[in-house]
Amino acid sequence: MEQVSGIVQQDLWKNITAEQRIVLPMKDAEVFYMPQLLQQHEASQLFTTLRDSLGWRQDRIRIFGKETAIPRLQAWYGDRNAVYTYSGLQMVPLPWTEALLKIKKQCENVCQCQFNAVLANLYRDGSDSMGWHSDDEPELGANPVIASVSLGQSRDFDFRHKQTHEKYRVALEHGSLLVMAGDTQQYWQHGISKRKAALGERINLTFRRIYTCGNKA
Ligand SMILES: O=C(O)CCC(=O)C(=O)O
Repeated sequence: MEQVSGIVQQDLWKNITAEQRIVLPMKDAEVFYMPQLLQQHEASQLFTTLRDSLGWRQDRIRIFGKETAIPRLQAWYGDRNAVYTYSGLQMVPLPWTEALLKIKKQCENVCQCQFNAVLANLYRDGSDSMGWHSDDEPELGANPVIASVSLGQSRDFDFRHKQTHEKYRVALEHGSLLVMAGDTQQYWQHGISKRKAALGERINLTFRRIYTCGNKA
């Protein structure tokens, strides 16, 4: 099962037991899944707090020269200088909230690294989605560690290998943590596709480290 290997993986795995996490059997990647980062009641409380308090907005991005509204709501929080740009959209961080700082710390304990920003996404129903992409913007540096917390409706998270087109799917459950590290962003894209079924709301938080001129290693 544990086909993935590497130095980063050793550090990532250090703080959690084999029973707490599942290493996804993907080549050219370091991905693990913890179904229960949070107890169900903690996850439900956090979902409500975030849905009711974050500065959700439906941004417009430019794809192939055409401006379009993203099919979900989003919010960007972080340290003051953690500015992030994707698809022509510059995200200036809102200041951390208490709830976000608490869950950030839990992710940092598991991953044994520091994050300085988080992208929050709110999927209102099955017609909200996230297109195929890699988290490979220059601000994220080489081989970024991305900690992804899911709350609310379980949704399928798909990986697609950039060269072989091999696919891998994992259902991201309420209170779970998915960690992507090592070469994952270099070799794989990921996304959440639309569903026709009536689905409930889902919040996803992806904690990241943004490197600016002052803090690039
Ligand atoms: O909602 C998700 O699980 C995916 C989020 C994602 O791909 C991203 O923030 O880059």
